[in-house]
Amino acid sequence: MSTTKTPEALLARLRRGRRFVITSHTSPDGDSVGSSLGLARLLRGLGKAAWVWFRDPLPPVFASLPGADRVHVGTAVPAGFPADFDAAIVLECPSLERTGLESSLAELPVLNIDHHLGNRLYGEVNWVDSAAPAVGEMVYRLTTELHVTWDRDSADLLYLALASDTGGFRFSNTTLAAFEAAAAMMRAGASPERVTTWLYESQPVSAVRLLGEMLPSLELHAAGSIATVVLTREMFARAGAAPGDSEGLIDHPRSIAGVVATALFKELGDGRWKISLRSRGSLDVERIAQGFGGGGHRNAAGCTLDGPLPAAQERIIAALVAAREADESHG
Ligand SMILES: [Mn+2]
Repeated sequence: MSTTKTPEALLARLRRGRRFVITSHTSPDGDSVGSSLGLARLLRGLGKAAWVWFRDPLPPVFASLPGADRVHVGTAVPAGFPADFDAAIVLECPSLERTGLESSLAELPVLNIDHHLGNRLYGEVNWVDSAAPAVGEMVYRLTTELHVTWDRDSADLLYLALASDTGGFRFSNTTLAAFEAAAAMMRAGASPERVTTWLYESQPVSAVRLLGEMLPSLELHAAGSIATVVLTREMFARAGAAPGDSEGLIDHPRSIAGVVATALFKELGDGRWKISLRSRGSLDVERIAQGFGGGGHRNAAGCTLDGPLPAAQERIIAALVAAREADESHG
């Protein structure tokens, strides 16, 4: 769990390479988007070419980020791929498959930068630091080693990555390193107010309407310690919501007094359900997600299950109750 130093092999690759493709996981979140756009900007500042390529579109709230309009989206390879690129930088992905672009990316040397404990070390160079509060914080340390000059936009993008993964500096990964990186980003011109606007005050109205659809589904279990909510495709349709509009909705049931774990069941169609799990403190939802073929972090994880919904709920709630009991008995 200790903080690892940036590998020399990674620095050498970045110094030597001239053209990079940067990618992250499907359904990109604040850390993956902020880190990718921020790193691309910083590499360009070193005179290199850097393209951000995601399989999925950015969530609507991130549409106005600097560089968001230049992101290459989809499974079709960008122009000149792979011949015109020296390496693929993969951020925040425990496995190459999490990119959704694995068959293409395998054609380039892969530089793997991540903070997930179970990272499979699939890169030619691997830098995995499970103590890092966000990949954005790792990118900050990396660029310090590369003597990059920061501009206001890159500082804002990396601050966004950090603020997003720490839940606005509230979660258990809000470490001294997180605040030290945040201070450095502010010195480089980051504006917490601007980032807050992007993160929390740029919702399309459909996302707020979707919240309204979700709240009546709230149920409490295990003496009020576990909260579950549901988002069906019908609710998305009624709210006029896009897939990315459910981002962050799981934080609402988590705000209830006494709730230590939350599960959001989102209907995928084809009878399957995507389950997002959140927890407090030492209650480990990553292990639950892994038990169902998913993954994540200790306090934020996810998996996919077959329906029908009541059966999927029963399995997840039973696992959460067991995890909570195990957690309590360990004090
Ligand atoms: Mn992250």
